[in-house]
Order: sequence, then structure tokens, then C-alpha cells
Amino acid sequence: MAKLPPRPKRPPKPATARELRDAIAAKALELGFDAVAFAPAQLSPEARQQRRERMATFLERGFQGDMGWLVDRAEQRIDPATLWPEARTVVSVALNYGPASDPRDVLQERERGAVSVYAQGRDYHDVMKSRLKQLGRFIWDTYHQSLKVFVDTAPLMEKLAAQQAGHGWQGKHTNLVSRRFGSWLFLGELLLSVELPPDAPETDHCGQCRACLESCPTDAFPAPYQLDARRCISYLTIEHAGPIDREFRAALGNRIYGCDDCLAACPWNKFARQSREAAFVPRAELQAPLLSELATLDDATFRARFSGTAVKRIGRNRFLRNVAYALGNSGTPAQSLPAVERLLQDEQPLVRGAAVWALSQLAPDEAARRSQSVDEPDPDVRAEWADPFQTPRPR
Ligand code: B12
Repeated sequence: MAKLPPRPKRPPKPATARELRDAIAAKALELGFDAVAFAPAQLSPEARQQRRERMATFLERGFQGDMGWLVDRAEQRIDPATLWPEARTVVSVALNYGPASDPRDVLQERERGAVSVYAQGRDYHDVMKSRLKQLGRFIWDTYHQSLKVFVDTAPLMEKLAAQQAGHGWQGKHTNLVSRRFGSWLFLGELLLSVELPPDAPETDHCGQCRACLESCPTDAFPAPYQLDARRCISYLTIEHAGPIDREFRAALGNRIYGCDDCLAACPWNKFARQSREAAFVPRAELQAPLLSELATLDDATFRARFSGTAVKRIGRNRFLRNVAYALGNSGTPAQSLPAVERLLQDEQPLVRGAAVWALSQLAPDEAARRSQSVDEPDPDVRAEWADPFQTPRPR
């Protein structure tokens, strides 16, 4: 939550609730948001109960995996008013990050890495937060209204807030789908202590469609509208810290940071348009980078190359782990093996362990031969060598 600036010296501009709402909406669009809408911050008892039950189901089934922070403040996530009891209005803003072409095209280029669309430009957290703060400053300076700013990291369910404000609906892939922007919206919020006229919530338009559910390479949707994050490639490549379970390694393909398959499969994307946001123009180094080149990154070059992007958040070791699995899936031993050899010598056990698997995929006989005489200090990496051809565990 961002801190409020000091109280302004000028007296507040008098405004009716409608005028205030219109001024906030106009300012948000002027700041470059693609859409802005309003919802009440107070939930009805029925809505609160429904959210509580759905959250409980998610957590009981362990769908959050290692994301313990989803459990820690579950009650606050359910109800924005528990975050800030004076909150009366949620201002929900959205930024379009629609790609220029189908992000799944790069999945065919197996010697290159696929970075999901949301991470190819500048880190959206920074872009959203800076604009939300500017919007907050405008409201505070002009109207002296108390407020709090949120994006992503706060315990607030942003998709539900956006659905309530009418930006779209939570689709079967669990993300917000918009009639105007398809699957490609970033979300952010500002809470206000003043009550403003709300927009109408959006209703579900998924119908009988199952395109997103069927597109998932790891079968991460146990049911429509439910995601088992532990199976989601986005979670596995970004949030999960240790080695990725063998069951998923082949399915990762060349995805080295996040996944767009369920988003890209949505038929509502036919109404989507390319982002007009300069900050989200894909960086050359994040558009289909060569895996063999990424394998040479040390901590300093990783940081320098991905400075200001979301990729930097996962750190060099986790990123190189993903690169190693992708090299194993490249199907091009002649090109990939030198990079795998390099990663087998890496200082980090996480990276070495993933490289053992890559070797077993690209040169099985060589992996079997070397596994007979391994000099490896780390027990996890030794376990990878002990049986590099282990079959995946059944689900
Ligand atoms: C944790 C998290 C993740 C986790 C878990 C994802 C998830 N589905 O929750 C992981 C790491 C997997 C992830 C991945 C991605 N994320 Co994320 N993530 C978040 C975060 C921080 C919290 C979401 C959360 O609270 N999840 C907890 C569970 C309980 O929520 P849920 O899935 O919505 O579960 C609900 C449904 O199952 C529902 N439900 C159950 N039964 C039924 C039945 C019906 C009929 C209905 C309607 C609903 C329903 O009830 C549950 C509780 O409300 C938000 C930011 C935020 N603060 O909201 C961003 C956020 C959701 N992520 C975002 C993005 C962009 C992504 C990725 C696309 C990134 C990528 N390309 O790799 C993927 C998409 C994967 C996917 N299909 O969801 C955006 C989504 C924007 C949008 N348009 O919706 C957000 C909002 C960030 C932002 N500020 O823009 N993410």
C-alpha cells in the first residue's frame, strides 16, 4: 500500500459524487489506463460467504502450492473492507498488454526460449503503481479524499474487484476476460473512503466453451474456473523455488518464464487489440532469446540484462533452471549440448540438477554412462544422476 502524500495547502474542490467519479475516470484515462470502472467496497453478506467458500476450497485442496502468502491473509483477500474498514469505493483500473501476434508461435522455435507476453516489456508492477500513485495524488490534492493504492502484491482479489466493476468476468481459465481486450489486461485498484456511483458488474460469457481448459499443457484445471497452481506452468517457472517435478518437465517445452496458452486460446481475443503502451513494447532480449546464449548468464549479466523487467524478480538461478529444462526439450543435441555441459558445471545445485535432466533427454546413452561415476557433492543433484530416466509419477 502506498503512503499518502502530505495534506495539500489548497482547499478541496467541491464536487458531487458524480462529478468526482467523472473527474477520476477522465484523469485515469489521461494517465494512460485503457479502462477505469467503479465498484462498492462493501460486500453483501452473500457475496462475502461465496468468496469465503471458494477460497476455502482452493486452500483446502492445496492449489496454492508454495504460495503460503495466499493463506496468510486469506480473510483480507476475501473482503476489501477488512483491508481498510473506511473503504467505500473500489476504483478498478486496467491496462491493455495485448500482443502484436499470437504468443504461441515461439513455441515451435525449440532452440529459443518463450517468455510470456506479460513479462516481455517493462515490469507492469512499476508501470501500474506509478500511474496509480499519480491518480491518487490528483484525487488527494484536488478533492482531499482519503485513499489507498494497490497492485498485485496487496491481499486483494483483483479479478473479482474488476468483475464487480464491470471490466469483464472471471473466465474458466480463472483470469478476467474482457469483451474489449480479451485476456490481456493488467489490473490495479485504488480504494476510496467516499461512496461513488458504481458500474454494473459484468456477467459470465464463457458459455459452453472449453478452449482454455483444453489448451493447458499440464492439465492444471481440475474444473472450469478452478486452477491448481501446482500444475500451472506460470507457477512452476516463476513461483516454485526447487526442482520442477519430472511429471511436468517435458510439458514445459521451451517456456522459460510464465505461460500464455490458456489466455491465448480464448475466442474473446478476437476483439483484443495490440497494446499502445510504450513501456510494454517487447524488449529484443525477451523475444525468443536463444537458449544457448541464456545459459551463459552469470548473476551480474542476468541482472543487467533483465533490469526493470518482471523476469529479474525470479533471480538468475531459477531462470537458468528453466533454461536447462528447455534445452532438454529442444530436440537439437548438436546445438544444445555445449550449453548443457556448461550448466552441468554450474555453481548452483538447482541449475546442475536441471542440466542432468537435459542431458538425459538429449544424449541418453551419455547420461547413463556418466551416471555410473558421478562426483557430485549435492544430494539432490546426486538423486537426479541416480536415475535420470525415472518415469513421471502418476497424478
Ligand atoms: C497468485 C497469483 C497467481 C498464481 C495463481 C493464479 C490464480 N488463478 O489465482 C499463478 C502464479 C499461477 C499466477 C499465474 C498467472 N497470473 Co497471476 N496473480 C496472482 C495474484 C497475485 C493473486 C490471485 C489470487 O488471489 N489467487 C487465489 C485464488 C483463490 O484465486 P482464483 O484463481 O481467482 O480462485 C477463484 C476461482 O477459483 C473462483 N471460483 C471457484 N469456483 C468458481 C466457479 C465460478 C462459476 C466462478 C465464476 C469462479 C469460481 O473462486 C476462487 C476464489 O475466489 C493476482 C493479483 C491479485 N492480487 O489478485 C495475479 C493476477 C491474477 N495474475 C495475473 C496474470 C497476468 C497471470 C498470468 C497470465 C501470468 C502468465 N502469463 O504467466 C498467469 C495466468 C494463469 C491463470 N490461468 O490463472 C493478472 C491477471 C489479470 C487478468 N486479466 O485477470 C493478476 C490480476 C495480476 C494483475 N495485477 O494484473 N498468478
